[in-house]
Amino acid sequence: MGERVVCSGCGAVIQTADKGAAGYAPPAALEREHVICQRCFRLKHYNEIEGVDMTDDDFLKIIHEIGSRKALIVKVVDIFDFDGSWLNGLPRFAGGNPVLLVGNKVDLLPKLVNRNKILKWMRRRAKEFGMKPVDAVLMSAVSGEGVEETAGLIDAYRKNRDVYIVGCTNTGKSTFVNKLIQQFGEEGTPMITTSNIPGTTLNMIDLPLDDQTALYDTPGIVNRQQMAHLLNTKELKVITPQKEIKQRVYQLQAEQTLFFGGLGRMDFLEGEAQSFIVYMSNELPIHRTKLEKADLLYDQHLGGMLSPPEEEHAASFPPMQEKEWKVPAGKYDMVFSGLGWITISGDGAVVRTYIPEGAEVTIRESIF
Ligand SMILES: Nc1nc2c(ncn2[C@@H]2O[C@H](COP(=O)(O)OP(=O)(O)OP(=O)(O)O)[C@@H](O)[C@H]2O)c(=O)[nH]1
Ligand SMILES: [Mg+2]
Repeated sequence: MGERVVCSGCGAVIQTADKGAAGYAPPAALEREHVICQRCFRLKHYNEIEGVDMTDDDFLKIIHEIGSRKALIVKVVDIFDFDGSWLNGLPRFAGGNPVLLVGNKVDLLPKLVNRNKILKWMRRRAKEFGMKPVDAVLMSAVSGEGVEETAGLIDAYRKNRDVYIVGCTNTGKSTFVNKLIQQFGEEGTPMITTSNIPGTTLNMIDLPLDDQTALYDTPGIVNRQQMAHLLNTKELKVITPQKEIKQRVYQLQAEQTLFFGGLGRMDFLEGEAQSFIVYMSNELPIHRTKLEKADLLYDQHLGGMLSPPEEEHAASFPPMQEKEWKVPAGKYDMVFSGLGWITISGDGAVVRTYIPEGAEVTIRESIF
């Protein structure tokens, strides 16, 4: 064979020797025009992930090459999990290259939400994180909203340089590149593998733009704080919103508690009765209870009524970490990383939040 063949789904170099390693394909698969590895095949057809022996550092190494090349960097962030998918190290490995900031998954936000307000908020947050993008744009790689605009910006800012699509795992980089292939690519170009499991793309995948330059899909950088790392595929499916999020409004009195499956909890400790608006996956069950009953409920029903996690996962699930907050007067979001957020717009309130160790709760001025 001699020639290096890469999997058109994940970018891994195809090999036929080691079933447990990245890029394994049975020898017969090599005869096809576009080869995909066994892992991509299974992901695509059964949404089953096979572990590979690649570490977070391996992914970082691949990305680090970019700094030494002249290119436009397209940084994709999941606006539904903005801070959780931000990645602080980007300026370091972008080198001096310009960065276009893309807020993906805008289809999840309620339709009535003003897009300009979200865009402004995204720019401000980028600035707070110390990044100066050449431009910022919102899109949905799934619905197609904003994709053409994004493609136009890429074309304008790349000035005949290569383009690298980078970001945290699961932000929708490959879904976006597939959309570009569908809209602008050559017929017959194979689709890249996408999934709701972090770490789907394993190596750079290049798509030629012209004779000299290419656009590269890249492996996502792993943020171990992401809730996704604590969950199995079935659980992930529940917390990952598939379509526009319906706000769920709870009018609560002090000493009432909300459970978000068994993955998050909020106690309303003190304050006037007020409404709490929850923006989380429509599939995630929410339970309201009295504060005095909440601990017992959790101990007895984690994995049952309070699910995800699934029953067989409940015993080994990391314990909840709690934190108390005095929410300022005004409109604030309590963000449960990976799950969504709760908007509190009252006259101040004291709340206690819970999230499994490893994930995080933060507070921000309401983005809506
Ligand atoms: N609702 C919604 N979901 C999206 C969008 N774009 C991607 N997704 C979903 O997000 C998940 C991750 O998508 P991928 O394209 O595999 O993400 P990635 O950034 O390439 O991930 P890695 O390869 O692991 O770095 C999949 O379940 C996609 O269907 C979007 O615009 N809206
Ligand atoms: Mg990918």
